[in-house]
Amino acid sequence: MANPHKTSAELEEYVVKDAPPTVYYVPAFITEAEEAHLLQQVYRAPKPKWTQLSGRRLQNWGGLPNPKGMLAEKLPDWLLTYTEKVSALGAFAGKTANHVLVNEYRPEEGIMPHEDGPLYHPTVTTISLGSPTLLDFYRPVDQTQTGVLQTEESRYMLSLLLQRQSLLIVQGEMYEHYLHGIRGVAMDTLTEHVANLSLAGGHVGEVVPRTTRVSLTIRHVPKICHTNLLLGRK
Ligand SMILES: O=C(O)CCC(=O)C(=O)O
Repeated sequence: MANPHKTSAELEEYVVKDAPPTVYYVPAFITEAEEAHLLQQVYRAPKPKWTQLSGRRLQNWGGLPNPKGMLAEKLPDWLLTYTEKVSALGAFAGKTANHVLVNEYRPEEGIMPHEDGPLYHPTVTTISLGSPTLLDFYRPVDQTQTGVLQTEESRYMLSLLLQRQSLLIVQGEMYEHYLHGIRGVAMDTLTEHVANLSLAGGHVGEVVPRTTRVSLTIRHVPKICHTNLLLGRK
């Protein structure tokens, strides 16, 4: 059984040392055949399963999370395989992930900088399919600096290069203190601010075009009991 308090020792070689604690980046976590199978399953989902947002569309699997928790629904087998595989690494402190958000981004699409908040705390994990992207991290607005203009650019801290078939695990300070987002661009230029450059096989100055990317964001959400919900209990 996974150690309830620690990620497994096999993850240690994948720690991104140039980022605040703790980020693990595992290249080639899945094979090309697994990636193709996952993409096939994502696109096999009925049309109403998709929610169109500005800049991306998504599918929600496992139940609808809300601040009181989640009325859990069974995950389909094609996702269960990966929620179990990621959980077996100890990513969720001995718990098993029960929720997957599928995001699809076409080139020039992205997601605004945001925090994932307390519901998914302390871990968010992502399997990337179809296309590489940069995931950017930002310092939060400093509430003590009221007179100072704090732009997204001035709060930018670092990026991670997420290659197809990779697994990303974000926990601790990186989860709690920083915002993350994806710029809506058609290609990414790699700089010295890409903290996992060597682990991800990138080079400074390289231009990485984007095609359609699908991410599986795998998390553990506390469950709420149906009876408690009906009785209005906390
Ligand atoms: O697609 C990704 O890698 C990031 C997704 C994300 O930040 C989210 O769904 O909250």
